[in-house]
Amino acid sequence: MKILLISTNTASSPYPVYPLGLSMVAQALRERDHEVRIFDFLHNRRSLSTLESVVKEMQPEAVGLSIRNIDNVNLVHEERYIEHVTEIVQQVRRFSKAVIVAGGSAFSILPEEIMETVGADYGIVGEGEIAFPELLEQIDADNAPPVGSIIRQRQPIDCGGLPSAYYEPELMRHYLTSGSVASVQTKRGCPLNCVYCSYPALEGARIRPRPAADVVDNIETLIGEHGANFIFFTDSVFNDDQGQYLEVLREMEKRRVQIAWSAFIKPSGLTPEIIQMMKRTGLKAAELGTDAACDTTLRGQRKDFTWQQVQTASHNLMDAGISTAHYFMFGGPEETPETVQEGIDNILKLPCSAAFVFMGIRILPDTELYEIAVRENIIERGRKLLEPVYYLSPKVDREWLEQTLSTAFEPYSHILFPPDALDDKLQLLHKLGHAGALWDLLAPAAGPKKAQNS
Ligand code: B12
Ligand code: SF4
Repeated sequence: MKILLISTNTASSPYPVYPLGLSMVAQALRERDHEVRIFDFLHNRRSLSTLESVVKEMQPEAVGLSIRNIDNVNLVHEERYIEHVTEIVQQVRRFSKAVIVAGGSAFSILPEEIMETVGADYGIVGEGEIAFPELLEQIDADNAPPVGSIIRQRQPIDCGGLPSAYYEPELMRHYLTSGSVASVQTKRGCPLNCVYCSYPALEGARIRPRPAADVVDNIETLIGEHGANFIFFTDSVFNDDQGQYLEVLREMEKRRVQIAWSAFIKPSGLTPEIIQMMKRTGLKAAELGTDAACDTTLRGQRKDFTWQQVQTASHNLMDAGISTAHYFMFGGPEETPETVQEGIDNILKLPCSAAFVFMGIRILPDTELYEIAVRENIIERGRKLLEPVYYLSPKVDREWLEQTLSTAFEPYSHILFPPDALDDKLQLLHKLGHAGALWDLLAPAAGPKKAQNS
């Protein structure tokens, strides 16, 4: 079949990201001898007329839409991304009779609502490598489910046999020269249960590692064929408790593969020895999903580590010379005016290169936060969630919280509230040829702004 895969993502903060999920689906389709073409909406400057030309020229029989983000999860400066997906669908329909299938992480979180809003023919929740080719076969054989069906990947895929992503050369070149870094997935799944998090619902609770050799093959290809010099491991959490990540690091060491890399890293278990091993393979910047800033709110968010462990990890990373960023969300379960103050004091004492501070937590379905929000009458059960709704602890007032966070962090250039405060500078640095999140460049030294200026 002739299949056009469209990456509908238009977000470019903190940097534009290569459509990795779409590329994995593309490879699965190529391996089944489909003719596949990728159209990246962002790379094509969001041009509906370029899309028109591509659709007219290719005359696809099926169109796959990859829908990555619903919104930017930033209550202070909201951005929404689904409206333009509807425009893309309408434009495809104007010039083609192709069957339109939606998928991707955003779609998988809110399938019914997004399906209704964008008007696709079918939707696939979760991994697309098996379910999408299967649906195409059914369409081809005239025994597809009724139009409007939402299909769920029956069982989590065994990542041992997963095809690698298809890193499309021209698209990779574009991303790597537009401020992005190369992306590699080493495993799927997260067994933890943080209160707000949709990752386990998206990828399942069981860790499913890709063979370390395949992962390092990807890294070698990205370096050798695409000229990548920085990699982000896209796993929900890189340093899993089972230690699968150590296999990847060992394989990198064995093959002497060294490249600057970053990942979402969990504060627990970050001993100086582990950090040294990470550093030997190229760890450059650690992004810590710390999420809450004191023990009460860490417990409220069901994190499986303590503030003491956060401090130890931060010190160990900084001692090893690794740039470190923490992400925090104020206003979650158990937040009170007292925990806000304790959290601010804790953050100010933390050694780190950068801290990104969010206010409120986006409520997503299939999470414990959703249930808490229903219990606390913040939302009614069954409420639509495409229109963003944020959880704010009933014990803190929104205006007070925003004012308190702004006042507390304003003097510090390395603590960003709201978290997108440096976006304009980032765009400029990307234009000048710098790649990645760049928080280590933007906030080089912890401390009050005045002290840095003097
Ligand atoms: C890694 C990551 C990042 C990294 C990306 C680094 C990089 N170089 O790639 C960074 C930190 C930069 C980042 C930033 C952001 N992220 Co992010 N990120 C993730 C994460 C953990 C993994 C994404 C990934 O690459 N997965 C690997 C690929 C292989 O999986 P996949 O894309 O889901 O694809 C599979 C399926 O979805 C499906 N599929 C995909 N496309 C298609 C198409 C069709 C037709 C079909 C049938 C199937 C299909 O099949 C694929 C293979 O199985 C996810 C959470 C998660 N676990 O999914 C959040 C996630 C995607 N991010 C999210 C958000 C919100 C953001 C930001 C907007 C946050 C912000 N305010 O800055 C930005 C946007 C960045 C951008 N430019 O788009 C949300 C999106 C949903 C939402 N709430 O809107 C997620 C789901 C997290 C969450 N639960 O909130 N992110
Ligand atoms: S926040 Fe991170 S550690 Fe917690 S459940 Fe989600 S992916 Fe797992």
